[in-house]
Parts: sequence; C-alpha cells; structure tokens
Amino acid sequence: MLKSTPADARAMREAILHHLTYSMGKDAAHATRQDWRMALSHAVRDQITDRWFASTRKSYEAKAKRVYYLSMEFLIGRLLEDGLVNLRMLDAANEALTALEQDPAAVIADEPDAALGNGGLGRLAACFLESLSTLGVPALGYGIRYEHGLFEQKFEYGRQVETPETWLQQPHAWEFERAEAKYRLGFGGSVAVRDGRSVWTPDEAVVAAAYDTPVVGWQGRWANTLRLWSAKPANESFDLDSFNAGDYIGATAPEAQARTISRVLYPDDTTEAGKVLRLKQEYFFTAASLHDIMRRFDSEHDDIALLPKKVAVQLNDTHPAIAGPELVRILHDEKGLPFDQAIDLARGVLGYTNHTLLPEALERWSEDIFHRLLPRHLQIIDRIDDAHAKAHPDRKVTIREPGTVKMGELSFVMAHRVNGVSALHTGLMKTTVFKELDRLHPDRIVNQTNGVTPRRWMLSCNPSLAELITATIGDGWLSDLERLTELEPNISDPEWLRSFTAIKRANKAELAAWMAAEHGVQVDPAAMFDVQIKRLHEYKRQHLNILEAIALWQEIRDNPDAGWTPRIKIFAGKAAPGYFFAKDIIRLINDASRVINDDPVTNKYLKVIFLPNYNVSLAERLIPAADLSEQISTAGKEASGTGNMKFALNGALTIGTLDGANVEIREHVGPENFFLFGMTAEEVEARRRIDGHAAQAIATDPRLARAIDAVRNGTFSPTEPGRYAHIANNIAGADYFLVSSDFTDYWRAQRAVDAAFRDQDQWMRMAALNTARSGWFSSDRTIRGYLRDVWEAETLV
Ligand code: GL9
Repeated sequence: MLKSTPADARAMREAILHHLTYSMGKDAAHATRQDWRMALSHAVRDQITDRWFASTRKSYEAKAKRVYYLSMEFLIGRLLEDGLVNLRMLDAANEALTALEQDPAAVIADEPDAALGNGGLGRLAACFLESLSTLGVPALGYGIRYEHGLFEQKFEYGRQVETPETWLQQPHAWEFERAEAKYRLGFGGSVAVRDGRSVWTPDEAVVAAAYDTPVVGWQGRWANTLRLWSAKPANESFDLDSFNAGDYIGATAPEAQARTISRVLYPDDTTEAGKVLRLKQEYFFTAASLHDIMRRFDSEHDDIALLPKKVAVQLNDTHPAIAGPELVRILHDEKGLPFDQAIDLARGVLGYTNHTLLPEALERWSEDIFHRLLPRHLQIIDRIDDAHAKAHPDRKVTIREPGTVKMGELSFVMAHRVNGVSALHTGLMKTTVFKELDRLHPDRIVNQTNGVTPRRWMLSCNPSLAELITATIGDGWLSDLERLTELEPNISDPEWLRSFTAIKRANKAELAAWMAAEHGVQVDPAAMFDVQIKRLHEYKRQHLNILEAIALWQEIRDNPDAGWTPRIKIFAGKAAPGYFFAKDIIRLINDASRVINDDPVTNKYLKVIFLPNYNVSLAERLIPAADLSEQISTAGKEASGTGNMKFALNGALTIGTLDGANVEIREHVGPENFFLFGMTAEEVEARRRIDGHAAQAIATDPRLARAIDAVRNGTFSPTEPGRYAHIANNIAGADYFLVSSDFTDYWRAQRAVDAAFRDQDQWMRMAALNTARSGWFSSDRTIRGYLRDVWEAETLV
C-alpha cells in the first residue's frame, strides 16, 4: 500500500513506478506512452478513491438528502488532468514524468476524450457534477455508458464525414464495474389487474449494469459518483444449442440485441430513425437509476413519506421524463401506496430543467410506440392527466393528445419545480411553451442561469492566466469566482495589463503553432482570433458569420489599402448527420476558406479556418486563445449558451445578440465591453410577420446582396456553381432565422470590433474587465441556486 500523498514529485514518481509495475505489468524500459498514462491515472485514482470513500461514509452517517442528476449526456472530456488539477498535483506529476523522461503534456493528451454528449446540455451536466463535488453535496449523476460517444468528424473535400467514436477501445482507469448493482428492466408485454392491483408482465428484458466513476471536487475535499448504465442480456447464458449446431452468430444474437441499448449516443434528438431505440434508452437508464435510488432510500429510511425530504431527482431535459410515471408505478403498483399519494411523493422528488424552446426538440412520442414498449406507463400517464384535469377543471392543456404523449407537459406536471437556464429563456418559457401550465402553477417555474466550472475552464485550460490571477488576488477565486472583481483595480496598472496581454498573446502563439503543425495553416498571432465553436445549427447562424466574412473579403479586395484589422476567423463544430442544411454550411465555410485564404490580395487581413472534430479538448485549446467570441444566434433561440461564459471568463470580448445568457453576460461585464447587435426576441417575432423581410433587408444593403450573390453563383464552388444556391435562396427567401435582417447591424458591429482591436491597450483593458466580471457565471453559483430553490438540500463540507 502506498501511504504517501504524491503532492511532491518524489512521491508521485514512486506512485507512478509502482503502478507501472504492479497495475500495468511493465518496466520503464518497455513502457509505452499509454502505459505511462495509465500508471499516472492509477496513481491519481488512488488519491481520489480515499476521498471518495470518505465522502460516501459521511453521506450515510448524516443520512443526508441526496441529489440525483439524471442525464442522457455527460460530456466529461478527459479526466486525468481534471483530477491532477483538482488535487493540486499537476506540478508534481509534471516534474515526476519529466524525471522519468516522459513528456507530461503528451502523456496527459493520450487519454481519450469521453464524448458522451452532444453539446451544451451534456457539458453542463459535467460542470454540475464537478461543482456538486466542490460544494460537498451528496450527489450522484446517472446516465448511459455508451460504447460509442459522439461521432468523430473529418472533412473530405470540405464535406463532413462521420466515423464512429471508440473511446472504450483504449483503456482508462476511471471506472469501476459494480457487479452487485444490476437491475432487470422490462419492455412490452401486457398489464393485468390482480386483486385490484395492476401487474405489468413485460415480454422482453435487459439488465442494467452499473459502472462508477468518481468525480472529485476542488482540492479533493469531496468526491461524488457518476454512475453509468450498460445494457447486458437478461439471460447471460448464451444459446449453446445454436452454437453447437454451428450457428455462431445466432448464438450471440440475444446478447447483441440487449447491448444495442447502450451502443450509441444519438447524435441529436431530431432524427427520425431509431425512435424505438431512443425511447428504450430513456426508459432503460431512468428506470435503472430510480431502482437504485429507491434501494438506497429503503436501506436508510423506513418511512416512505420521507422520500421528498431525502431524495431530489433532477431531470436534465425531457429525456428522463419517464421518471414521473415510473416512480408512480413503483410507489403505487409495487409499494401499494394510493395513486394520489404516489403522485404527490413523486412530484416532491422531481425537478425538471428545460433546455430549449425549439419545437422539434420538445419530445413527443407516438402512442403506438409507447403502448408497445411501456403499456403500464401509458395507463399511468392517462391517470396523471386525469388527476391534473380534476385538480384544474379549467385547464386548457393536456399531457396526452390523440396518438401522442407530450414529454414536456408530462415533466412539468410531475415536477415541483421547472427551471429555465437563463433569465430570458425562463421568461420565454412562461409566455410561450408553458404559458398555460404557468398560469395553473404560477410558482413552479424558476430560473437558474447556467454556469461553468472555473477549475476546468480557467485553472486547467489557461494555467498562465490562473497563475496571474492567483499572484494578484490569492487563490480564493477558485472556490468563490466572484472574487475575480478584486482584479479590477489592477487593470489600470500598465504593468499588470502587460502581463495579462502577454498571456493572451502566448496562448495565441501556442494555438497558432498547433494549427500549423496539425492542420498546416499559418496564422499571425498578432491578428484578431475570432472564434465560433458550437454545434452547427441554423439558429446559431454560422452562415451569418461566413456571409460577413465573404462580404469583408469582397470589400478588402475592392480597397486593399484601407487599413484593415487582420483577422483569423476560426470555426469548429459538428452537424447532426441527418441535418443536410447544416452540413452544407460546413462545406460552404470550407470552400469559402480555400478561396479566401488563397487570395494574395486579402490574406494578410483575413483567413478562415474550420477545425475538424470539435470536442471538449479542442475547446480547452481554443478558448484561452480567443480575442472575439461569436454568440450570434437569432434572439429567442439559444436557451442560454455556456461557451459564451467560458470565453468571457478567459478574456475574450463577445459579439452577440440579446439571446440566452448573453443578456446577463452583457449586464455583468458592462455594455461598453460587449459588442451588441441585432434584433431582440420580440423584434424577431415582429420581423417574421413582415412579408419579404429578407428581400427588404437585401435591397437596402448592397454588401449583403453581393455576398449572397457570391454564394449563389458558385464563386466558392467553381466546378459545381449551383452547389450553394439553396443556401443563398434560403437566406434571401424564407430566412426563418433572419440572417439577412440582422446582417447590416452585424456588419456594423464587426467594424466596431475592428476599430476597437486596433487600440490594443484599450482592447486588453476590456478583455481583462470581461475576466474580472465573469465570476457570477461559475457553476458553483448555479448549483447553489438549485440547492436553494429546487432541491432544498445541503452541503456537507
Ligand atoms: C441546450 C441549449 O441549446 C443551450 O443554449 C444551453 O446552454 C444548454 C445547457 O442548458 O442546453 N439545449 C440543448 O438541447 N442543447 C443545448 O446545448 N443541445 C445540445 O446539447 C446538443
């Protein structure tokens, strides 16, 4: 047993060598980079495990209320560096590895990115887990252990090509398989009434097997568990008869069938295919989690009425919405509680977070599929709907409609609190999708503006800036991010500002060197790094950004000597495989970048780069090096955004619309340190009602007209001139996302950005003010808000 704490390099070195020998079975002379990475991971894991046990013991001793975060997605990225940073062992590890003649950065980067999420929703879940541990809240995250996370993206001739992600094919040290935590779950079958009780007899079963990953908080004071479920066949013994008869594939079919459930993360929730499988995934992880939660509750308490006092279950969007009827089924059908009491208890436990108002993302299931997979749940949902009708005779909203089950309404009715993720979004929930339900339950909707963990999104990804901050104000900011305001007086000190500027410059130089080495593109670190990184979606308007780049390119060509501000436009992001318009936007950006970057007249001033395979690790590389953060969604569409917060925290200025959390970011950093443009959510609604709004906008802006023409006439696709005509026609035609109508003001704001960037001192002051005033956007603050307003739970450290 290793007793020493490897905070010093010598102890760390011993721990690494110990694990290299006894966990990896290698000696240093023959160890691969992966062996070193695993040995280091084990050394760190030992430290985490002790703290993890201590936290679990404390939670049981205190009989504390536990918070359960149910999410289809946890976009956790790499864990080794996170662990090293939170345990403050990074320096020791660096020193130890160097002494062992290993490159620490390469060893850390050897870890596969756990990409068990699509975007903001999944990354938020990961930040929340880290903050729950930092704050010492007894909590578990529950999700699915997908064999294949989000697809990998490559470009072929500018086109997105998807290949399967295979994170589990490389070893990692973080999860513990829990042979004892297995639950059998049913699908299909029939419901019979016996002795007045409904009994569901499924005709298909799978087993959910638990894999636990410890999540350690800042300074290792607490660690919680991320429990991911893997689907296994209910009947482990495989079909020996088939096998003996020579049908080797047939013999493994039942196993393959069962495992399908946890095979892949859905690349979005709008694809038609695989509806049945998706509903199975949702029930699978939700039901397994609830059984686990109830088992833990029953082992600690014998009064079921205590449930809402001891258990808080948060539904991350509607994906786990089946938790309502499943909990009612457990309490009523299995435990024999009266139906109304079962509903009340379940509602006392459940909270629901809405993450989007986009109609296509608000889940609805066909009655047919539901009936086939979950016949008892459908009956329960009907009774929930009836009970709601009885309590509110004048209600004008139902959970069920002929042929459909509406999961948003179900989640709302079954939760005691429903929250939005930014002030604007929460307000819009009340006036749009949940208007009627808000009228019936006026206290149910609350706001919890999103946040991000400063441990990963500053300390780990931007160590030099973190060091400057700590040297200036001490390290209290890491657990109390609003203390960053103490930086403000220093910003007027020229020497301090020079340090701040030098760090941004060095981060940019590092990114430039990486882009040259990995992607063969040369950029000048003195140019403005203008970054838009997020999933591809029309509402996020990457096409507005590229249209502005095209117009700028044309303008520079016309007048090359007008003193342009050099700019590198960097894009990254994945499009859902079935979202063809979004994929065409990627291709357009790639095609345009080739033409623009090759233009000797303009490429001193403008370059466009689309980096492939955006993921958490790439975000960690880009954000510290950004000057300008593009947050340009059509107002009313981006529920919050969280990238916007990471950029501001790392000293990038935002160009953005009044959408999602941009509104609150602007209020915090000050309107003079934020480049605002575009219509408000209200103006957007009014504008859409004007016939020919796009044509009107184009008629008054020749720059816009010319840029759209270039897209339409094949300037960027000379071998296939019509390739992008449909994009041009969309922007000039129906233009639902109002690219044309916001273009002129976007152009104006961009030129204000150019002018501001030319005064580097002033720009850097503004950048530093963004850092100093972003403290409110810590996920610690968000979690405190949930604890107070939704979970009514306490912290134990
Ligand atoms: C999202 C919203 O679109 C974002 O604005 C928000 O910041 C996050 C977290 O609350 O949730 N909702 C949603 O469905 N996604 C979000 O990012 N989508 C993905 O995660 C792909």
